Amino acid sequence: MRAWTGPEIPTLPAVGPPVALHDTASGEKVVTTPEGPARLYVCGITPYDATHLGHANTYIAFDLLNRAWRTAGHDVRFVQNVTDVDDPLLERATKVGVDWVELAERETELFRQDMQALRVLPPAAFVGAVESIPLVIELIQRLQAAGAVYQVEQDLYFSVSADPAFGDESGYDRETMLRFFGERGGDPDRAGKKDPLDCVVWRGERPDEPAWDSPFGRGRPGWHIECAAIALEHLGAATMDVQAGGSDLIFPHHEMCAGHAQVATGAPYARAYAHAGMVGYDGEKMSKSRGNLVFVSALRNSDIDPMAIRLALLRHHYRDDWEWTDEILWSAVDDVDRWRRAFALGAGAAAEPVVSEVLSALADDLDAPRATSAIDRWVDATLGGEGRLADNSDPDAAATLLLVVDAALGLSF
Ligand code: 5CA
Ligand code: ZN
Repeated sequence: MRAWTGPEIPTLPAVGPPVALHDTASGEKVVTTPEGPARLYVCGITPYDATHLGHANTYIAFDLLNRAWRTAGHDVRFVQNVTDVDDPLLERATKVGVDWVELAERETELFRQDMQALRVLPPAAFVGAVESIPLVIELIQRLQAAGAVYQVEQDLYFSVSADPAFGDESGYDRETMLRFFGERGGDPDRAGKKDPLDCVVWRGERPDEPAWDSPFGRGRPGWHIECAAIALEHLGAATMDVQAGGSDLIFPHHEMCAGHAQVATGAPYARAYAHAGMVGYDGEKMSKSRGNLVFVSALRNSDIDPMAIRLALLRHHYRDDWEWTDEILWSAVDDVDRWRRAFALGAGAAAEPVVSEVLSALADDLDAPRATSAIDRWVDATLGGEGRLADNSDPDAAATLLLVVDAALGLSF
């Protein structure tokens, strides 16, 4: 499907350092070493409701990775899916009496507009589950050939025991896996499965559910196989550099995707797995099912500058769990105003040390709070008048920093 229109990325006067990232699988910070283009897969939305600040936080986090790689001189191949057929979407459509296709198209379009307003760089391939059904069928056939698929009534299941590396991505013990599997769309109690953790790859047709023809009978894809199939096809290599998403996708989603792909290709799915923390509101994780949501589009409709939304999110480290409050937003609105006033002066305190601080903060596990604090200090020094003193004033400071803030942090003023 169509992605959104991305901003032009300015060329920087400096090259950024190699990018280090916390890897969920090893539990360590690893330096990424892309060969050819840096390959990034960021799991996309399930489009049954508008983009909330939790989603935006996750997408902005990995937009920083995309930008840090580009700053370090890499080409980036970024792919994202849209889960445009799945249980939560079908349930919502039935509940509100809308056609599920219309609901998915409408919310996907709103997501595009939100991402564009927040200046998130678009993926090279933005791919729906429905349009990928032929890829899913092909991947299931590869898994069948490897003896990793079996049938329970009209459904096909993946045997997690087929992947010797199963469990390496999350590192969770079996009890934790069983709990999350039950809570996050799995069916540990279904009778007839070989292992309670085995997940569905093809769900046979049910009354009143959409279904497509396949060699396994009419039905629809399982959630995990959809991402594995899209990633393998559109990233152009068996092993990607980084598989990313929110921390609620560590298990089962990313473990199962890795399992499917690894059995099919015999190669590791990803060199690193990166996960963003959860944004909460009113004491709980912001989620569509709980309904405690702050929508990006609602803030935009009430004339909040998208750059203030982006800055409010960048003030938190992407791996932290944190709570959204109105104060966070209003303080970002004030900061944007201060930054704008400082940039408007043209000359200012010396830019060069700020540039290297921003680039090294972002290359060190995407430390946006450290990067934005460096800009704050420059803004304070510049508005305080220091920058206008003849002997230490940098006449091009604002122009230089505007380039860096744009290219590396995705903020434009
Ligand atoms: N379509 C699947 C992925 S294939 C999915 O999880 N969709 S989603 O719409 O539920 O979430 C989209 C992304 O936002 C995921 O990476 C998810 O981890 C992240 N996300 C969801 N809620 C929050 C939250 N409260 N805070 C941070 N990230 C969140
Ligand atoms: Zn996914």
